[in-house]
Amino acid sequence: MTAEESSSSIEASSVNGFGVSNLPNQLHKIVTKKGTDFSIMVVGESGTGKSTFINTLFTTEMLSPVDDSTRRKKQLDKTVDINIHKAELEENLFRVKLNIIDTPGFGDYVDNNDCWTPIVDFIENQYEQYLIQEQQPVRKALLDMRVHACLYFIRPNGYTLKPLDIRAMKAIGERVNLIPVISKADTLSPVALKQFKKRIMDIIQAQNIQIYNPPLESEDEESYSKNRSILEALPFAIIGSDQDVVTADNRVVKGRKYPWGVAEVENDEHSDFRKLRSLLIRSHMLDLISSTQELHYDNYRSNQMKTRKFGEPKPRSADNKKFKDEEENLRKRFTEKVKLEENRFRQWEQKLIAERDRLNKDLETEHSLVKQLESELEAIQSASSPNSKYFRR
Ligand SMILES: Nc1nc2c(ncn2[C@@H]2O[C@H](COP(=O)(O)OP(=O)(O)O)[C@@H](O)[C@H]2O)c(=O)[nH]1
Ligand SMILES: [Mg+2]
Repeated sequence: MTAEESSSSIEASSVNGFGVSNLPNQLHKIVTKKGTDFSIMVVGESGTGKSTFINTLFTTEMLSPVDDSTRRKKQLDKTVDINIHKAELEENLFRVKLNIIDTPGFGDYVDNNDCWTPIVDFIENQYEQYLIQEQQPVRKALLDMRVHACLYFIRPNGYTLKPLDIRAMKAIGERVNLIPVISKADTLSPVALKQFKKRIMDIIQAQNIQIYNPPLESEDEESYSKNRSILEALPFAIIGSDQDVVTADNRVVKGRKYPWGVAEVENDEHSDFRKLRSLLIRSHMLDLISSTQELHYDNYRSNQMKTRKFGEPKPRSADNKKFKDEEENLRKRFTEKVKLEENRFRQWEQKLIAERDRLNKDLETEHSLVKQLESELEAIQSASSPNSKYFRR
């Protein structure tokens, strides 16, 4: 993995309330004492606006990146690998190390079967790394890159989910908190967007796709209704832009300017960006962390422990049935190819032999001709020689 990393920091005042006090006591202590890692992954076909979303997240009120120019330039490239962007959030004594993971050119190929495998592998590898560390007799601070939320970017075609989306979301949702996102909300009319959202939620239900379910319960009325509005906004329809534009009423905002007006990133009438950001880094960050630990990581660990003993390494992928089948197929294809080449070679060899025989025959004919000429020459020479009795004077 090539990790392209950038870091930035944030003033305590700009991130209000992670809701640390809502945590169960033990986790509360751990989190406040050591701070915590928090990783968000973005997945979706190329061109759906993942990189723009990351830029938007970093340039809206949340953070002011240190090395802005290089990071943005890099991000404009088509994603070809797994790139990690780092930032640090802080609230009083509570520190969050934020990792945002951009993913490979997903869905770019003619054959997109299993193109989510590298993503699923990445997610599982992070669980595996954590598991190995947990099993060490002496545990220092654990390195934790487990993915707490995976944002799946849906193309705003206004129609439906592609089979690729359904299969990828299924595979990802089984392993991690999956949050569906419709990108480029400004390209759909409000009515079309509403219908599109409903259709997507219907498909998610019908196909049994597991998505993150933000809990509603809360101590006060205000947070309850906030949580409710977040839940109802799913799948989040967002607008991404790190450009400042001026609205008709002269406000400078992050947004996209059109002849008919400005689509504002942080306007709840235009986009669910604020809701999504708030869910990720404020209201539900800790729920995402604890559900990752208690649901997804626990699932992974218990599944692994069914087939492995404590401390035993994960079986190599070559022992896996799917890989075995693939290997077998490859071997067959290789053997066929070799046979084909051997055949071609034999034919070519035969042709060469025939050609050699033909040339040899020609050579023989030439030889006998030369011999004949030589003997004729000899005869002529001996006839004309002064020693010849016919010419003796
Ligand atoms: N209209 C519109 N275009 C967007 C939005 N977000 C990104 N784009 C554009 O979509 C294109 C692809 O975006 P990019 O972030 O590179 O997509 P990625 O391949 O998923 O990383 C770029 O031209 C962006 O400017 C959005 O919210 N609305
Ligand atoms: Mg990109």
